[in-house]
Amino acid sequence: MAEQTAGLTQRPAWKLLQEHYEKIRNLHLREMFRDDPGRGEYFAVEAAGLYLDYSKHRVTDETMRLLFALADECGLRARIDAMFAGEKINLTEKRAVLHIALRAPRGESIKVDGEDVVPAVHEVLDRMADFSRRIRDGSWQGHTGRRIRNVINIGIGGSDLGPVMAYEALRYYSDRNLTVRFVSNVDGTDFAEATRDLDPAETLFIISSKTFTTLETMTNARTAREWSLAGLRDENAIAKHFVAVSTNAAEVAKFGIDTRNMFGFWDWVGGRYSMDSAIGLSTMVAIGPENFRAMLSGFHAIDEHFRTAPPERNLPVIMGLLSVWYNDFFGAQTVGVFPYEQYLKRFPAYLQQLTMESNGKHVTLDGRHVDYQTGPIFWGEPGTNGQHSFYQLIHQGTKLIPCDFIAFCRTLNPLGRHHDLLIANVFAQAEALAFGKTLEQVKAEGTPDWLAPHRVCEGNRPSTVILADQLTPETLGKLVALYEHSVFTQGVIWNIDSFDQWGVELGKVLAQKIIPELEGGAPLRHDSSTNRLIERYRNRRAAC
Ligand code: G6Q
Repeated sequence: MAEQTAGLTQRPAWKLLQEHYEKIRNLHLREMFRDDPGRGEYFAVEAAGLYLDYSKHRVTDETMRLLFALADECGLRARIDAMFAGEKINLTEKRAVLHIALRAPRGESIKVDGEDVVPAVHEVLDRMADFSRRIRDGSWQGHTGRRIRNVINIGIGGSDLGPVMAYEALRYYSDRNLTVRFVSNVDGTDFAEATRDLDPAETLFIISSKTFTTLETMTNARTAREWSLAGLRDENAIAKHFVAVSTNAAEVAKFGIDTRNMFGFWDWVGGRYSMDSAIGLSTMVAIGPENFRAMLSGFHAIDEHFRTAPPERNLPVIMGLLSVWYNDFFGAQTVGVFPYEQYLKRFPAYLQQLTMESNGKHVTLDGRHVDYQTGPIFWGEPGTNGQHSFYQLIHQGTKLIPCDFIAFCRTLNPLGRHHDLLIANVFAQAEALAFGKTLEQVKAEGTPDWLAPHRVCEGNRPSTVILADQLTPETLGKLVALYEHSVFTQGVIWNIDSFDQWGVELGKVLAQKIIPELEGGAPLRHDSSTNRLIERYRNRRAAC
């Protein structure tokens, strides 16, 4: 760890990268492909069925060599080993970081404080499987003896985004007789709209909260309780219509859920890394235990790849280092993620939490302010919709936005030409961004001089294409693990704690102070802006 305290910008590889950047910053992808026609094959790696083409990046052999040297100087190898060994690498929370244990096969051994955690993981998975089967085959009945037809997950942040993303991604594999919904926002509209057409006698709530104290989740859970009791009129009904996923048995019991209906996990699972834990219960109910286990095996395949592959063949390492390259040397502020797969429509939202909550940090592990940029802004939409809105800025705007395109060779819904058209578009976008269209080409098409500059696409916009065979539970696991470990790689280079989230605390604390001021009209002691906003809300609320 001592090595980690050396300033990143003082590292020899960093300095060499700076010099190298000055040399290649104006080199165009057109020239790179012209001088090295084979780079499309050379700058591509495949692992566990994921094909990663990074040839349309503004990198040369030398760039990659220096980036790998940087990873080496930052001790990436040792940090990977430390994570897999269950060391407490989440320093500010003094916790191990072991989402990789959630997908370790039965019989493997991963120890935290000397205790093998894998048996407990499988014990919970087995209980989840049993419960999921009972919901799916109708043997778990509601209080009035009716079958459960609706499952609502109540959770927020890491206890929501993974389950929603996975449910949407794997909807094709889900039991279509079940209605699965998600309530996260403390805005009552979320709950009202999720339940308005449902019958409490057929509805099961999964209250997902690691702490079981989160304001939004507990507010929604209490509303769910009232909603159920209003329909079922018997306190005993709660046992049949509420289960909990949490690490906090005491709070679960206090809420009134029988802890026999609680599925646990552990403090070494971070919220945004928890979709493979019991937090994935709604996913398992929707797609069934076998599909859920297939998803875990996909995660595990990439875990093993990340742990064992040399950096030059290591997909998450390559992706992570490319992100550092643009973020810190080209000054790119954002990364666009565009899945050309409708089922992955919530994948960018999921990645926003994974990447931005993990690497949105301004101090190093030893508490010093960084003198370089850390986590970029992630955003995205499924293709091809974005092409008809914001892609304009990526093609011709003044900002450099590295893009990740995700596509599949086979569709789950073959319909005429649709899939070929979809895939033609993703390949065309990557090509257009890289090579653009020169003034000469535009003029040669007969474009009048006055219009020609407007039609020029400069190109040299970098992108990655991730190509897999088909979206399956296993492939989804691989994709998520790919990004998890890419985020880890970046965090190691930036020497930050990718596993805490202190920044979300302040707003929560201030909201707790404002709640009684709104509800009880207490005297206001904020700044003039906040005071006036509170006053206006109080007055207008009364007036409406
Ligand atoms: C994720 C964060 C955060 C967390 C939510 C919900 O890494 O810790 O998004 O998941 O705040 O927390 P609970 O599960 O405790 O309700």
